[in-house]
Amino acid sequence: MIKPILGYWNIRGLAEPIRSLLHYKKVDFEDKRYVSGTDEWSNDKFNLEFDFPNLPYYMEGDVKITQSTTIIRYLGHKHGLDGKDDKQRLRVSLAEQQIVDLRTRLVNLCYSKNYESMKGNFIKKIPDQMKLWEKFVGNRKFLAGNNIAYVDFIAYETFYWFRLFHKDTFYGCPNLQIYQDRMKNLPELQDYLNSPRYKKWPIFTAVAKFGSSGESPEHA
Ligand SMILES: N[C@@H](CCC(=O)N[C@@H](CS)C(=O)NCC(=O)O)C(=O)O
Repeated sequence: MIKPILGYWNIRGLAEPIRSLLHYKKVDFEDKRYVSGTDEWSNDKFNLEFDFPNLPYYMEGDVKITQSTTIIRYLGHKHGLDGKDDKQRLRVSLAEQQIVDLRTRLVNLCYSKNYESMKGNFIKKIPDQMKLWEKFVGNRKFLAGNNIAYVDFIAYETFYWFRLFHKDTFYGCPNLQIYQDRMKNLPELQDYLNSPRYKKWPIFTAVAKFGSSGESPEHA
């Protein structure tokens, strides 16, 4: 059995949902973390036989893939975490696209040179976004229904970032709070969350205006 390798920068970023899913499924994998500011990644980038070299990447024997959503979809399918029936699969697919959009908006803000001037307006729009998720989750245990799916790991991480960025993100959203707590307290994740391999921070690379330097805000 070949040990899979997940390659990424030494940040949470786009890889953390994949790391969490792998730990949740107790997969023995190498969590390869490239150090930015060194040649480590540029030396590897075009020598690992990816169709589209990028970070994160995932290698498992002949399977060599990039694109974080492709990786987590692949693992979701492989480990039976992609919805139990057509109805659940539709919710997984919808939630995946929607949460990636939401995450991308926060990433774009945090990497923008206009971060300070755009931040206030961005925060004003958070409640409208969260109300939609509050209703979508409802009283379900997970986004698709009663079964956890790969999209839950992306959603957990995205909400985690939002709450670091803006502590009142879940204001008026009790279902989301319950959902987030359920994810955080998954018994299968506790070994990872309490191990030195788990990093609370940083969430983004050094050039980001938020999420990269200093100490992690404590309110997530
Ligand atoms: N859409 C891609 C985005 C990948 C991406 O932008 N990767 C950034 C870090 S988040 C990177 O530094 N890639 C390495 C490179 O471009 O060489 C994904 O979801 O994986």
